[in-house]
Amino acid sequence: MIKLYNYFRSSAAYRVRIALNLKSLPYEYLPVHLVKGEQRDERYRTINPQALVPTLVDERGTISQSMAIIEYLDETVPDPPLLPATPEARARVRSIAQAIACDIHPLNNLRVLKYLTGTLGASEGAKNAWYRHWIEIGLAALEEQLAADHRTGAFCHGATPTLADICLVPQLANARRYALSIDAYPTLERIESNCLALDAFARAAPDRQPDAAQ
Ligand SMILES: N[C@@H](CCC(=O)N[C@@H](CS)C(=O)NCC(=O)O)C(=O)O
Repeated sequence: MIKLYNYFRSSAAYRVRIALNLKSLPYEYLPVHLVKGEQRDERYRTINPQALVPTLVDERGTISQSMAIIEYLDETVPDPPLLPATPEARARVRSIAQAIACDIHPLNNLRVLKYLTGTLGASEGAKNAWYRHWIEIGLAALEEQLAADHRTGAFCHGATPTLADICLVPQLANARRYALSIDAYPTLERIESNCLALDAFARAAPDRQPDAAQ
């Protein structure tokens, strides 16, 4: 049985939950309460020295980093594929996914926000402005990229969900959590609603996780 160290509000863990559901892989949900700081406990740091979730553990070993985990799942359980068949299409999907996972999400991570308000003394207002700024410029660029490309379909790439959608949906959930309007991104919103109509995405949502009430 796969074990996934998880937190309901973690968008990186949310990506992995979606991938596991798309692959119909059952897993054990091991909550790590990020706001209480459990990711920094010695016990968890022996599993993931980066003190971040998610971490996946299976019979082959322990893997950190959501993108590495998802590509691992895709290679070990190829059906349904989360990356398209041709190199150019795979590059497109990875470029959308990485625009989120590398350029938007890390700037808004809990430890970054805590550093802003703690070590650098930024106000709550300044922290929220920072959060919104990086999401807004990232999503605006993605909207432009996706709206202009004929390869965009019901999903970010064509008619089936890929790694790009797996990254997009949690990022939009984060945006909403900080009361950001996503009306300015109609293509992203349309793709999100197609994703959320699928059970694999819907079941992975933060409010449906076992630690959501804690
Ligand atoms: N690049 C990593 C990012 C992981 C990450 O930043 N996880 C966040 C939750 S979304 C976390 O554990 N934050 C804890 C903290 O900031 O202390 C991945 O994709 O797995």
